[in-house]
Formats: sequence, C-alpha cells, structure tokens
Amino acid sequence: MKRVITVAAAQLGPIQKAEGRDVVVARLVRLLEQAHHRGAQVVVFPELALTTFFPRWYVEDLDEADAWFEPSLPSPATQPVFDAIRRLGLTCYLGYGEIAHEADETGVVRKRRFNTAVVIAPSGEIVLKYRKVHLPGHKEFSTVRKVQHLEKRYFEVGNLGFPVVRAPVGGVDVNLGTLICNDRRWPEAWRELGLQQVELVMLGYNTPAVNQENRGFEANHLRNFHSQLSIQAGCYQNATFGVGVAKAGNEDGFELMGHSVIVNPQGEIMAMATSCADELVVADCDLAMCELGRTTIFNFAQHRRLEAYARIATQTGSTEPPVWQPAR
Ligand code: CDT
Repeated sequence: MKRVITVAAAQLGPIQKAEGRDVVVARLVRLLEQAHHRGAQVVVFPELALTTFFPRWYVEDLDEADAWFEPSLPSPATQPVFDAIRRLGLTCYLGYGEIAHEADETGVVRKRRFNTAVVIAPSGEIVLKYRKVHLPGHKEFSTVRKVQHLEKRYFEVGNLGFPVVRAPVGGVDVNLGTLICNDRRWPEAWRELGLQQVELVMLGYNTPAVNQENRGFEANHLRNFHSQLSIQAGCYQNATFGVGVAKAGNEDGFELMGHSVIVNPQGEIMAMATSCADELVVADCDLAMCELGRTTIFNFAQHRRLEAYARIATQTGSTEPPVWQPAR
C-alpha cells in the first residue's frame, strides 16, 4: 500500500500582546478547516501558537505571566481546537507555554514552566509531548540587547528527551517527531529523531527577522538562509520529511521572519510560504522517499562510528586544539 500523506504548514501572522486567546483560537480553527478543505491530514502550527512571543517581555515575577501559559490541554480556551481536530479527522502539532505541577530532580513537586509542543491525534488524544531542550537567550534583563529574549527565564530545559511515536495520519501510521524553534539548528537533536526512524519532523518557530544582539554584523537575509539550511540539512542527513512553521510578521513593533517550509528527505524544499500572515502551505509526502537515505548513505547501523564520537555526549563547550610543533 502506498504511504502518502498530505501535510499542511499552518503559518500564523503576528499575534499582538493584547490579542485575546479566543481570537487566536478562532484563527487556528479557521486554518484547520482550510487545511481539511485542501486535503491535508496533518497540520503543523508554530511554537507558542496561542500567544504573542512573550519571552521578549521582561517580568520580575513569573507568576505575573501565568496568562501566557496553559495549565492543562485541552483547556477551556483551547477546547475548540481539539473539537475541530476531532470533527475534521486531523493530526496536529501545537506549540504552547506549559505550566506543570510536577516533581523536579530533587523530588519536590512545584510549579514548572516549559516551552512545549504536543501532537494531537484525530481522536483528540495527545500522542506525544515534547518540551524544548535548546532554550536560546538569557535569564536576566539584558542591558546590551536591543530586544530581550528571555526564554531561559520563562522556561526550564525540557526533560522528556526527543520522543518519536508511530501514530495515525489519515489512514497511515507514521513515525512522528517534534522539535521546537532553536532545536532545528542542532544536528544532535535531529539525529536523536533519526535514530528512531522518524519520517516526519514537525517544528514551529518564532525567529526575529533581524539580529537583535548588538554583538557584530549579521546580514538580514542570512537569517532565513540559516533557518532553511538547518531544516534542509536535518531532513537530508536523517532521511525524513520536515515541516518548519513560522509565527511571522510584526508583533507590537518586532519583526518575525516567515518562509515556512515543507522539506523532503533529499533536503529539497517542496513548498514555502510567501507572506507574513496566516497562510497554509500544503504538500503530498510519499513516505517511501525516506527509504533511500536510510538504507544507503545514512544507513546508521552500517556506517555510524560511536567510538569516534565520545566528545558529542560528554563535552558541551569547545576546547582549543593542541598547537602543532614543527619537527626539529
Ligand atoms: N524561539 C526561538 O528559539 N528563537 C531563536 C532565536 C535565535 S536568534 C537567531 C531561533 O533559533 O530561531
């Protein structure tokens, strides 16, 4: 039987700070309906799809920021999204700010916050939960930056690893994996998914369109190049389809980049958004394409050399190499 699925990248335009959750949820439902109308079986929304990109706003006390987070899913506010998923028979990736009351490493139960994505099956059940591992930015207010990027303040590092699950998409069972935004730049994250024979990597992002760090020059057009370079390389090197979905446009004066893409296992872009607004991009993905890479050049069992990779799992920062000494 042919394993072909129709994938939709549901890019969102900006969500202003003052925009109500009901308005955002209505936008999501409308995109789900459009996706269904265009024959899609799986829909991918951006990172933190229910709110503005709030880590740009400094708060002294995180409890003041509870309104940006969901205490459970479905919550009363997000129930219409779950209802639409069930009604339309869709599989869906949804990024959101998660509040969890659970034990930390020391066994103490406390209020914890994560940058999370879930995969929701057509039944409305959550089949996979992922908490972002690579949190960019900083924890304290930065006097150097033009714009704050406070993910390290708002969120704890994800503690669920990089799960992959085989779950229904239309009539087909597919190996589904997730990343969130900055994760796409880390080959280690992709390889964790590749080692579980992922066939579709879903990832949402909120990426400033210009460098806001004030620490050297970066040409604006390279921002998008780096995003797509990372996704295309991740797909090719792990023989998987990938969907990268932006929250785009001008949020309260801050520009986020768009160019959401669907990429095949050869690393080619199959479809790309052209606006910075709510926009649906759809492509048919023949999962048989994952076989070529997986059984030839990226046949991991045959070609990976663990004995040469010790640094990758034991060292974080880079070290200087020894200095070459000319023979005397
Ligand atoms: N949300 C998020 O992770 N954004 C980061 C911004 C880094 S600035 C290049 C990203 O990697 O897109």
